[in-house]
Amino acid sequence: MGILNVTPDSFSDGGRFVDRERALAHAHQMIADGADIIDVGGESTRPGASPVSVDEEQARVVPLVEALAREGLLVSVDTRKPDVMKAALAAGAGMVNDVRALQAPGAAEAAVAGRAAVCLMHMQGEPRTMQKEPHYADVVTEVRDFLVGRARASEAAGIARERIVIDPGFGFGKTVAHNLALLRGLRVLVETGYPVLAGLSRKSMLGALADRDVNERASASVAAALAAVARGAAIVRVHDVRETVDALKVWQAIETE
Ligand code: 7PJ
Repeated sequence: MGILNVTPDSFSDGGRFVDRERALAHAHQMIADGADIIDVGGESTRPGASPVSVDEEQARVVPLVEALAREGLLVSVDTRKPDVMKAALAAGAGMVNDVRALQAPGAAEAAVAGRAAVCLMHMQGEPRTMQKEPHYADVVTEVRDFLVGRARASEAAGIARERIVIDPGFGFGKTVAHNLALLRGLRVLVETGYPVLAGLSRKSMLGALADRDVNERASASVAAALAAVARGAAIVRVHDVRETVDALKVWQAIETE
């Protein structure tokens, strides 16, 4: 899954892709580099990011979703807002990627009506404050139980089991130690039977571990993506598609006899 940010304040693309043509070109490059899904997001969830109105978010994402879906690409929409989900699904998106795991009123209904696949992500707290003092007794078990609960609720709402992906939400209300525990214990999520998505690309835990600024985290991100796939992740959400795909090709050739 290649990340396409259309947020002027997104922390790692710095608004470079606000221009639609450039955003489309970037998506095409990610597909050429081996991405299977393009994840279009119009609202930054970074700690302290300013909120975006429904109208503004739709204006950012819908034209891109429409253009990419028209080309037959699988497009995911990274949003917490049911109205944005509806508009993106009507424009041809095939997947809803919701950091709130469809907890907003109307979100599950929007996904059901749009016959979407969904990615249900775990987050402790709210983006503005989530990194203040994250706390867990047992992070792996708590995240798993939350995600299984949300998956069951989604199924009860009418989303087919085979359309549900779960995601531990690296960096969303988690310390570096929590993130490492979740990555080490990713098998516990995989064993639920739901495909697992891992989003570690350029995140601050990698900055802490490798001592790199956000735009110098490609190698650290590739290492993290490989570690996630080695533990059973089905999808990795990444900025550096070419580097990640190269590494996965080598790794898979070695692992496959
Ligand atoms: C994630 C996401 C993630 C899913 C973001 C960033 C922050 N969606 N959206 N999983 N992260 N499913 O890319 O650093 O980890 S936004």
